[in-house]
Parts: sequence; C-alpha cells; structure tokens
Amino acid sequence: MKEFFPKVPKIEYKGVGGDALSFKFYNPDEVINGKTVKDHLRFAMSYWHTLCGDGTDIFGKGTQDKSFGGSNAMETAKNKAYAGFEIMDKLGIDFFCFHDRDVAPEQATLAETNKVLDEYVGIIEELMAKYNKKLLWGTTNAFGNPRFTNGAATNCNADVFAYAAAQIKKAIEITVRLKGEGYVFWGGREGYMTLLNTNLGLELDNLGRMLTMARDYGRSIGFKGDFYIEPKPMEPTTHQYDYDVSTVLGFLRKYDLMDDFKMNVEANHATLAGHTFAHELCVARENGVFGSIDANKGETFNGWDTDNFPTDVYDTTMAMIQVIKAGGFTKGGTNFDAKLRRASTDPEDIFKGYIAGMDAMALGFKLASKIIADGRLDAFVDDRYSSFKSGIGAKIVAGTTNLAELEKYAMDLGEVSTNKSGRQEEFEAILNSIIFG
Ligand code: XUL
Ligand code: CO
Repeated sequence: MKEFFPKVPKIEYKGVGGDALSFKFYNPDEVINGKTVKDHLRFAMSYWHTLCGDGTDIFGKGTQDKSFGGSNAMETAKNKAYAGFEIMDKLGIDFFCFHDRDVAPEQATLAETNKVLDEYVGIIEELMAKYNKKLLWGTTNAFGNPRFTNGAATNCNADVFAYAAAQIKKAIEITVRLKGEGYVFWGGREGYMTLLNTNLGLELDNLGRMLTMARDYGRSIGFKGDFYIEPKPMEPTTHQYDYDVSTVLGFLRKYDLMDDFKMNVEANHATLAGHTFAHELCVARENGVFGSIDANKGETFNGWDTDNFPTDVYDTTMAMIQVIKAGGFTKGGTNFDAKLRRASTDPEDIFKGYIAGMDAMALGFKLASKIIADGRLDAFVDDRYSSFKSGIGAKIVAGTTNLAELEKYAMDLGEVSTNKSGRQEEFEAILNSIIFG
C-alpha cells in the first residue's frame, strides 16, 4: 500500500529534548494509578479536520492539499481512508471519530448515497481490522448540504425532518456495524437566527422527538454505546438550542432522555458560551452526564470556533482534574476536534499538530493527577463547606428542616460573622508550585 507520509516515522516518546516528530510529554506506556496514560486518555483522530479540512476559510480557498493524490471524488475518498489509518498508526492513536459525509461523497439520491457509503464503510472496516483501530463515535453531517439551511430536526419543513431522520438512521447503523462506542449529536444548524420567523416551542419538541426515535432505533439494533449531545451556544446559527451543558441537561430532563444521553464537551464550544472547559466538564460530572471530550482551543481574544490544537497547559490541567474526578473515560475519550492553521502547509504539520495536542493533554493529565494526589486543594474545599456536615448544615443537606426552623435558628444566631478567607491567591500559587515545582 502507498505510503502517504514517507518522511514521517512512527512517533515515539523521546522526552523534552526530542526532535519535532516525537512526543515530549506523552509516554503512552507510562503507568499512572494502575493504568497506562494511553488507556487513560483514549486519543481519537477527527476524520473531518484531519482528512477533509484543507484550510478553506470565508475569505479564501484551501491551502492544504487533501486529495491525497486522488484524481476523482471516489479515489480521493479511498485515499483519505488509507492516509487516515497511516496517520493513526504512526501517532499510535487507537480511535477515530467521523461523520457519514466525511467518508463518502453524496450521490444523486439518498439510496445511492447509502450504497456508496456502505462500500466505503467496508474499506474502513478492513483498515480497522488491519491496524487494530476502533471507532470512538460516529455522527451524521445534517448541516452541510443546503437542504439543511433551516436545520435538521428543528427544520420548519417536515420533509427535511424526515430526510434528517433517514440520515441519522443510516449513520447509527454504520456506527453499530463498526462497533462504535458512542454516537454524537452536535446540533449543526439546530437553532435559529430570528424569532420573527421561528416557532421555538415546536422546534424544540421536534428535536426531542428526533432524539427519542434515534435512541429507540439505536437500542433496537443493538447499539450499547453512549449517545452524546455536544453543546455549542452559537455558530452557525445565532441561537443554538444546545447552548451549554446546563441548557442541555434541562432539555434531556424535559424529554426524558437522561438514561441514554451523556455529554461530549468541546473546549472551544465552552469558551464560546462564556465558560471555561473545566466548568462545562464539572457541570457534566456533577450531574452524572460526563461522557467524552472534543479537545481543542479557541483564539483567546476573538471568540470564534477556531478549533486550534490544544496547547495551553493550564487549560488542559484544569480540564483533566474534572475528567479524573468524573472517574475517567469509560466509553468516551479525547477526540481532537482540531485543525492546523491555514498557514501550516507542510504535509508533516498534521503530525506536529497532533503531537502538540497529545503532549498538552498528557501533561495536563499528569499534572492533574499530581494536584489531586497533593490533596491541598481538595482538603481546603472540604473544610470550606464543613458547616454542612453537622448541626443545622447537616439538616439542610438532609432536607429535614424548613424556613420556619431556619428563621428561628437565624434569630438566635445574632450577626453572622464567621466569613473565612477563600484564599484564592494562595491556591493559585499552590497550583503554580505543583505545575512548575
Ligand atoms: C462543530 C463541531 C463538530 C462536532 C461533530 O463545531 O464541533 O465537528 O464535533 O459534528
Ligand atoms: Co466538536
């Protein structure tokens, strides 16, 4: 089989002195808390950015050739698959994630598209067996084609809802065929631009109906993985319905989907919602819906979904504290929903992007493990809330008091004068001393 990246060797861990095509911090075999770092992090390649995205932006055409030597759409699609497995193999990445439309071009009719999709999924199935790779999650692209201009499940046209349902059905089938561990719903255009032309109530009810049908169908054909919602507050629509983890929690509870759905939390989507990545992960974990992550970062000052590879170690550390406290990944993992900058045009740059991201996530994981083992932060938080462990606090937590009793208690209290310092600066300094010490 043709080698697409002959200048790139298998990427190995060489420590901080290593060359550009080596890991500096990610040592896949290093064991932490009884498990290898590789198994803790469960890295995944995103098919769309890695094999399809060519640097096109709204002001200019692509700068990175992603034809992989193919002379027509079909040959290109095949070569993408071969190149993708070479990339995963050389980086030692065990998983990948894909949309239906990433792997096979759309044809004149849905039936023909499905036929071609099956053919390409067959190629991927063979490559998975050959390279021993797994599908972390599948999904459908129900946002790119102009038919989805007004959304998929939240479209104003019932025919488009039906079309999206057909695409979701097929995408779940191929996810099951490839033994995918998850299935993601990112609400591509599920939202609206203006209330002047939108029936928000019907659109949300229809989204609930679509996800219920998808859940029921998936379970009926043997899908045992997790369904994930991937929150995002805006872009492409002005108001995306799946705004953030809290909003999605309200939605899942309303439509009775909590038993089957978890969150796929993306760093750059958190930023767009005005949250940190760690905040979104913490809300997911505290509500029992932590599932998987899309690792990346935005450009701090412009607030777009730029999907840079994550390299900010403070961010990855704070995020990994939440991942570890959630009990780590079970069916989920760390998918790099990240792409090269438009100006990164060497074929080897894709490896350097993944190396930078994998190193930053691994370093974040190691530092987070150290911070948790150090124990000072957790001990302080525990002590800060200790008034809820006994007396009136314990009664509040147990739900065995009421406003009348609390009023009496407060009357007897006199002035509350026990504000203890939150010591934020001290703990920021402790964080630095663990990271750099
Ligand atoms: C878009 C995004 C998607 C999802 C999968 O912002 O993150 O690529 O991860 O559809
Ligand atoms: Co994403």
